[in-house]
Amino acid sequence: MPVLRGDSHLYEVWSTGERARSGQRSRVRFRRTEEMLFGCITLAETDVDSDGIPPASALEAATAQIYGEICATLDAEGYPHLVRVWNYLPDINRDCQGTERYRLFNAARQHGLNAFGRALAGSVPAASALGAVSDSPMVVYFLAARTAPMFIENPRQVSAFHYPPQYGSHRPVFSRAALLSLGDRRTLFISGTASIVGHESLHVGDCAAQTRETLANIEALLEEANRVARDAHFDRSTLAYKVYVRRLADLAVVHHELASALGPDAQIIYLQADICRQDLLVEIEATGICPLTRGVLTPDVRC
Ligand code: 3EB
Repeated sequence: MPVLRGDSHLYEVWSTGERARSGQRSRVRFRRTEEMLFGCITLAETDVDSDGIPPASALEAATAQIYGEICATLDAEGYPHLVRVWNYLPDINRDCQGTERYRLFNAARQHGLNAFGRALAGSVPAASALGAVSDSPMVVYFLAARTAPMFIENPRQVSAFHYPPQYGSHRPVFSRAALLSLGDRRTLFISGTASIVGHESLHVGDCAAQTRETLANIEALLEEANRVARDAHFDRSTLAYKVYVRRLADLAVVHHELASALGPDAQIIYLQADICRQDLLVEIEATGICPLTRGVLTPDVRC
């Protein structure tokens, strides 16, 4: 997806002091340490084994295959706990025979996880789901662990896995945040967060107000994480952010709101992407490092 602001050749590097090894199983490429596994899988809808499946379901077939291969890899390698998932699918808002593609994705994600005995509510990974450029393959990145993380919900929002049926026949399977404790390290993964209160999109058409509401949601999640973690203290000034903006024309407004809330030195990547509800103009995800400890797994942005 297009990088907005700064250098367009951007790499996100996740580093750790632990020894890491590379591997591959089916389409999943990964690198793992003793405790964690970071993986990536790419699959074009045109490449999916869709014998006898009508074209309307190519996205569902691809999604189910991707989630199946991820779960099979994690089971085989012994990292059963999905902590954080990034889903990128082309034309996320496009209609496909009367249903939005994001909703087809939700149905197939449920089926894929269910087939491998994973929970569909409660202990489910933090996630983001964004549009990718038309005709690009589906790409899913994920982080898994041997140890179960704690999953955190936002008191201001209905859990996505409990959304009412107006958002689709199958609910989105993700938690609002995941908190991973390894030794004396605490890492907080905040899911893609938008201007949703309860289950409704707020400030339709007003990107500045959507940005402020999103920041209020992130603040509520930080408060909840600090309450649950007890021994860690996360703060908005120590998060690394990734911001997805639907319309290029809104970039200046989003940047202005974030600069005034987070200061000029905040670590923020801006990307252009469609967001999974038509009325949402901005979505923000973040990763928190506990400032009291050293050697924390943290993303580092390099140009
Ligand atoms: C929302 O809160 C906005 O389907 O995995 C955010 C993060 C959203 C993850 C997903 C969707 C997902 O419902 C959309």
